[in-house]
Amino acid sequence: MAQFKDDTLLAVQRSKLQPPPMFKVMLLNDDFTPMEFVVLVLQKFFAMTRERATQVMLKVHREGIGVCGVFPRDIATTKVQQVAAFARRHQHPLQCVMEET
Ligand code: TYC
Repeated sequence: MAQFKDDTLLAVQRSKLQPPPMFKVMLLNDDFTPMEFVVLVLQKFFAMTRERATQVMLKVHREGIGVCGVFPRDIATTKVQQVAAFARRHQHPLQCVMEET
């Protein structure tokens, strides 16, 4: 309750809204996509510095999968589609997937 000078009482209305669901966008390792191309993808579509992009690429290369970012559904969907289209255009098998956090 909030009490004002004139003794008005107002019940504090707690938000009934849930935060939007969030999605991890992840790259999968493969044996064919060049490392340099993956670094370029991470810079171009995930706004990473070259240093950060190289770290993430190497993590995916060593561990098989790695997170590029966490986004609301629409943005995550767009990133996955952009990476797929870019990889296809350059004839690389790079796979990008999303998963709810
Ligand atoms: N494993 C690839 C290579 O050795 C590099 C690579 C890294 C591919 C990350 C995909 O998501 C990937 N050329």
